[in-house]
Amino acid sequence: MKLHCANRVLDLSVPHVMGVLNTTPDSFSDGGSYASLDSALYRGEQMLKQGARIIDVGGESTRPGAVKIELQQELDRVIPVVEKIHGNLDVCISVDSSSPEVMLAAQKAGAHMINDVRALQRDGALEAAKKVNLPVCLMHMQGEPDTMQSNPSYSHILDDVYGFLSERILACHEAGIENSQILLDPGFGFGKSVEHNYHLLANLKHFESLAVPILVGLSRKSMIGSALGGRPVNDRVAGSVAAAVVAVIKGAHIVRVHDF
Ligand code: 9MG
Repeated sequence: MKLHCANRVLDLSVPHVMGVLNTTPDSFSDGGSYASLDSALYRGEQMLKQGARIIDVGGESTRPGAVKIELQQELDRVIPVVEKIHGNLDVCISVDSSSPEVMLAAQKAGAHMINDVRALQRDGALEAAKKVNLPVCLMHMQGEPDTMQSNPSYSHILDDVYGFLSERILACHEAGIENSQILLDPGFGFGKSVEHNYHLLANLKHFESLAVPILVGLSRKSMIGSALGGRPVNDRVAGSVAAAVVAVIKGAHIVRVHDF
């Protein structure tokens, strides 16, 4: 399976690592330390040298409890970083955004892929994704980041997530976005209990029948902390690596990670 990302091709017959580059001051894992362009570039370069094939640039924190930000703030954080990386590094750039305006500006700035935790549900997002003509990752989330962990509940987690992702694939098809440009993500930690998350991980192969590549983000998440007796976020590297390996064994094509 090959993923065509603008002028790049990712061969998905082998797994790939997507490195996280947050530009948010309240980011749960990077704490805004890559806020300046030079340090963002430096971090991107480090991740590239350490094996990342994709760098995911995000300006909105989606950690549990995070509040929404203004569009202009997101554009100001993300677009200069995309331009800087595009001009300096030989790497595939993903933009972590749900805003159509950010998707359009990011494509002009050199982005190769869209990563939308809201699965193109915002007004104008489907049209923007069609227009930029880049692969898009559709992620499942129950609720919104500010409240999603308050009481996540499902009648059947696997069926519910599968049903949602199938519907979003259909919405993409209706908007003219083909399977060859779609990736799916069950959204670990996004409106899910620890039990929900591990049930999804154990059954990741269930999503193979949707016939598009699978991307997962498990790195540093609370489900890892729980399995490690409540370790803090910066002390979850081994658990994150173990979870990423399990995900790949169970069919994930791309793993989104913080640590190399
Ligand atoms: C932006 N972001 C944070 N966590 C994520 C995850 O698990 N998957 C994807 N696709 N994006 C994520």
